[in-house]
Amino acid sequence: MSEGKKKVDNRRTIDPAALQVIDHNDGNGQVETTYERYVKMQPQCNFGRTGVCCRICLQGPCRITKKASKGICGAHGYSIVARNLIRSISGGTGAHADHSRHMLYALMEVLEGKAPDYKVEDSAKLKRVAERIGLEVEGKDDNELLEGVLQQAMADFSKITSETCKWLETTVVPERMEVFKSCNINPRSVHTTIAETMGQTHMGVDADPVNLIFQGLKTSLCDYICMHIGTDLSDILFGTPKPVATEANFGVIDPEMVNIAVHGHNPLLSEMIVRQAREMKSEAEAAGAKGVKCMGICCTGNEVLMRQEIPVLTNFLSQELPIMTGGIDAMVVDVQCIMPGIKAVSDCYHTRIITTMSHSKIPGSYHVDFSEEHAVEKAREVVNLAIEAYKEREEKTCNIPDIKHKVIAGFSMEAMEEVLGAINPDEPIKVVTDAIDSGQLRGVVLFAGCNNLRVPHDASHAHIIKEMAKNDVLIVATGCAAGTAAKLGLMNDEAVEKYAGEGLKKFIHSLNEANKDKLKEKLPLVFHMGSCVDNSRAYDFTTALARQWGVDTPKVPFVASAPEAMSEKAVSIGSWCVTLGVPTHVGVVPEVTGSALVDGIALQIAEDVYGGYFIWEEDPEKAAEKILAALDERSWKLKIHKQTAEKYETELSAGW
Ligand code: BF8
Ligand code: SF4
Repeated sequence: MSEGKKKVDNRRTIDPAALQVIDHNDGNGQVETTYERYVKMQPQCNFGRTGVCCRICLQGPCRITKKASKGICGAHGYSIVARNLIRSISGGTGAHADHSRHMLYALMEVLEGKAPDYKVEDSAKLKRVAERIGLEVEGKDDNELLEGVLQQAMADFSKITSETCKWLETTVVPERMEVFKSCNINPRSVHTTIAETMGQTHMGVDADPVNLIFQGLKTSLCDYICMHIGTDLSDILFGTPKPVATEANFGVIDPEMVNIAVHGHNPLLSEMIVRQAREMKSEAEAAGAKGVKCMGICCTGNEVLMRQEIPVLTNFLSQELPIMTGGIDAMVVDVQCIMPGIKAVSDCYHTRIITTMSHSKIPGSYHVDFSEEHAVEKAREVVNLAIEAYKEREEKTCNIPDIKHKVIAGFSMEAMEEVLGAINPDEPIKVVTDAIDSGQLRGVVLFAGCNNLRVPHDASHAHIIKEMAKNDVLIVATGCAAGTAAKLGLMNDEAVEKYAGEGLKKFIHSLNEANKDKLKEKLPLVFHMGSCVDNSRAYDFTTALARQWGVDTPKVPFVASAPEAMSEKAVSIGSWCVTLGVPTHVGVVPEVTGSALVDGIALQIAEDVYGGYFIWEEDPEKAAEKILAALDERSWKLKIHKQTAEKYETELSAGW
């Protein structure tokens, strides 16, 4: 049976809280959500699905078939697939650049005294970043350091000269830079490269699939650069995350509180809303509530979870459902991954959808025009709108699933080093490399990425996470993958006892023992490293492991997995993971299978050149096997290379 003919139903989730809301809606009302729209959308077009539909010029769409093996201009399927793919990488990079640039603007305003409600919260991080990018730090105050850091960040964003971007050069091992230079994919800057890619993929420019893909990889390195800038600047402005304890899933909605869901990606406003919500208790009490409670969706949620201990409400796919509990008074959105569908759902309830960014609006919603200059005032305006909505809430419509789980989060790289440092203060990362060398751990896996209705919601994440835990893999997570772990009770100490294999259990127990006077809570099964932008933290972990072993990253038993990838950002992140030497599992096959050549580059040629490669695997059981095999292959090779180097008293082999 072809993919388009498969039977689909609207219970495509394993989240019990989401299922309760869907079932209640089926019995009760007619609110349409993404789960129903997916059903209506079937069958989906296979030309688009496999990447062989070109709409780049106005003669299109050109679709590659047996009868028409080339586009009207003569473009082969491989050129069309490669162009579409790298435009997608460019879209993801553009979105991350948008986010990070906003952080940059905000800090520039802080420097100029135009954003009085913000200040540098983490001088130590500012100093560390300044030192890392090669600035002189001795005798300089925060403002001088900040100015230097921002100037360099601006250069990485937009310079047109050819010197290496600082956020790339200083965060990867030197061997990586050599590979980028030799393959001619060392980018000039983020904006320049996005523009190059759009130009190179215009009608009648580049038709060479390898050349196109390499440009795509160069673009993905820019995605990495601006994500790393975004993480660093957010830490400088709001503080570097430390371990926090809270809860996740719909049970965090408190019917006696004014409930505000913050949703999107950018922490600039959500941080302020969280702070103001705490201060506006009396206003909420005057309206008859006990106070104001904030909770997070998607990556804005991850940002305020990591730094402000704000509960997780849900992840991408189930974003419409909390409104249908009747308990959400306002859903405040900034940018990215916000379904326009939330507006129509909110029309059936008292919930106010509040957009906040001038370039991200939804018709018919409330709009609070956010500015750094008036951040507190704007945040108060948002909270007031929520309090007004609370007054209109009809208690009888509240139907909140009583499902929530304990969550331990807040594991920035600095926090990881602190935890590991309790065992080995001089070489914290050696605690992990020793555990891998001795076979106690099989490696490290990063779970990242979204949800996607092509596969049942949360199911692949949960299955593969449990398999990795059982097989003694140290697990870190970001984005909506972390959301799954939090919602389903995989991000706490109970999950360690329940799911970890003996080696992983021992490893985490020894960290708990060493940290017993430092940490309030025991360590979780899945270490939450932050939002999607914070995949930069996860890559810092890979780099740290590589440096500890003295090898290039393709030798490190570290695999990334995006079992439910959805967005263009996920495409760009996956691409830089591969370029930076990481085997990368994707559980939803991207739109490349229409060209065996492009598919082959992703699966095979990438490894020869960069050491990283893609693994497409939709079946979670098979995916777990393939991820473990990728880890084992690397551990085995590393061991052999080390033994050989010792035996012949030579350097460790540089190859992979
Ligand atoms: O940046 S994981 S659905 S929310 S894109 Fe979006 Fe995907 Fe979620 Fe965060 Ni990332
Ligand atoms: Fe068709 Fe070529 Fe135009 Fe693409 S660029 S739409 S393949 S004519």
